[in-house]
Amino acid sequence: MQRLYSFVIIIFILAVVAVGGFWTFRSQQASAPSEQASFFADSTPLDGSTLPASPTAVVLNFTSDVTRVESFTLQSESGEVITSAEPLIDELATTVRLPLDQQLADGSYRADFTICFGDEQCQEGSLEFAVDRAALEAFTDLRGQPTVSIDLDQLAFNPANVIVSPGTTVTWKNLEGLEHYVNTDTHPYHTYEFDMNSRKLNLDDEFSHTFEQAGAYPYHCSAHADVMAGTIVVDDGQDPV
Ligand SMILES: [Cu+2]
Repeated sequence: MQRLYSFVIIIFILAVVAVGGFWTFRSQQASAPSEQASFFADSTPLDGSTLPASPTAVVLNFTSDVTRVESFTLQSESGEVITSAEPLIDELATTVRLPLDQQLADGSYRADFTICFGDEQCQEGSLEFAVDRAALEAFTDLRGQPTVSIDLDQLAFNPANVIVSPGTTVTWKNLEGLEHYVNTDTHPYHTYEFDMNSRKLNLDDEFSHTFEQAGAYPYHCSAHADVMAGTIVVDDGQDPV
């Protein structure tokens, strides 16, 4: 009788160990990462966007510090690789930029990149954008003027979309009692044209930026990013390559 008792207890213990082990194994499997988390946040130009002129750079924003750029290239839809300067990691190490040393012609482009983070975790990615200068027909043409003024009023930039010449100083002035900002894209990273970020602009406050390099500069107000946006296009009069 005592032996049967011991036998039942041993069987019970074995069963508990077996079931416990099985559950531990199951939960370990469930918590094992099925896919590497992506550090990619967004870019300027945005993936899938169309710009009214060439970008001055392709800028990538990540959610972790970049330690190394394994590769970062841009190609046209025909597969031609666009000759560009070396990719750079910004002082703010979550941003990587590929400066463009030429104006992109109208068409579609694809950027491919492999970016490395701490512990040599490298991630591949790509994005596509287009350049279509047909949109410039709807822009306010202010070429040839050394200074240009843009009002911030009624939750809008006015005029919102302008063409200026290289060397033009654009001054934004807030005409209403709402706090506004001038911020380079994207929101909330504000990394594309770093000096195009204002402090908070109260009523009658101004902010200026001088545009030297030809290209498209999409921007927005970070306090009203969903409704307040505009684009400065700097046109140097030269045909794109
Ligand atoms: Cu605003």
